[in-house]
Amino acid sequence: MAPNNPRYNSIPAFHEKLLKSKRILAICGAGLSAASGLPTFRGAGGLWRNHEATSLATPAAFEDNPGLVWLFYAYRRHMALTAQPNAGHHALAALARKLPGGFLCLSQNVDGLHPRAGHPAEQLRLLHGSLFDIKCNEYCGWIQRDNFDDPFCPALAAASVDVNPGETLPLLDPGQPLAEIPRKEIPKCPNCTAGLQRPGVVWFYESLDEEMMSGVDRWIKDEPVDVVLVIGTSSQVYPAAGYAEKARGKNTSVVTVNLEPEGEVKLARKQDFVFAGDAAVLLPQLLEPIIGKPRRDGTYTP
Ligand code: BV8
Repeated sequence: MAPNNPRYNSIPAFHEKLLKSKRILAICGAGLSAASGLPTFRGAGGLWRNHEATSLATPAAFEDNPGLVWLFYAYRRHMALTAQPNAGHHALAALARKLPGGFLCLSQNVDGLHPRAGHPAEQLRLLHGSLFDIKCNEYCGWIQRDNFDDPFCPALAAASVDVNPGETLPLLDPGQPLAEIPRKEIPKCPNCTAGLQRPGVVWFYESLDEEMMSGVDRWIKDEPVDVVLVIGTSSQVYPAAGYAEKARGKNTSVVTVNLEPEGEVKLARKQDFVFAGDAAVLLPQLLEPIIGKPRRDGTYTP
């Protein structure tokens, strides 16, 4: 079936739209950080020691075995700390600096790479929290921001081990039994002393930050959104997956940037675009008319 927009993957056509645009919204997923070496949730990255990553990302899993869940997050903290923001993160940060009142970036990623790329905090919404925030599991309200301790605590040292390329980290080998981590070896909440400290991420069946969500809704409703960039996400998890259509107005172009766009071409409306490829390669090209060319290290002049 011919796409509704015959120029749905034409970068010059997208640049025409971009240069007429005043308000841009981005919705990012794990695919944006793939070029930084971090696994996505689909495919191989979806399994951690034979556990579905999504099954470990629940309050029930933490209640049942906080040590195992902490090892999962400690491993992801270590991976994220050893990763670097890529040209895609830098391009989005540069767009934010160029469009102070006209660009808002919503991210499902908890890896901390947007802030490390210098993305202005006031134009970034980390919908699902951060691996580097720590909070109380009893919801007493205590939260510690930007904790980059690696390992987070002695009991989690196994997750902060680096192996030579080609070698498998014992922690990742489901054949290797895991030493049980007793609850008492997980730091307690310093505020209520009842709860355990847990990763500051939003788990499935937990609500996102109400104030943040109403702020995003206000930004979307304030004025028409000209372009919505949907970057490296399978758009399966709500409410994040609902924002693109929420922001769509009659002249809005929804622009998919994905290594393997599934069905987006068929679903694309006449003003939409679909670009298949690596976000870290495509974003600098797509945003060049506004942000210019990157420096050799992939960053942009502030
Ligand atoms: C909630 C933090 C109220 C933790 C995460 C409506 C309908 C159906 C279900 C629901 C609904 N509303 C709520 C639900 C339930 C649930 C949900 O959405 N379930 C889904 C699975 C159906 N939502 C919730 O629970 C939310 N809370 O609604 O609270 C409530 C309360 C009680 C009961 C009901 C409701 C909370 C959701 C947040 C969960 N936390 N992360 C952690 O990270 O461990 S979600 C986590 O998974 C990520 O943050 C992300 O959101 C998601 C993974 O998705 P993606 O990032 O898109 O990654 P994925 O691997 O799937 O895709 C990668 C894509 O990139 C692919 O398309 C691939 O082709 C592409 N790609 C790969 N490489 C590249 C690339 N693209 C470009 N370049 C490349 N190089």
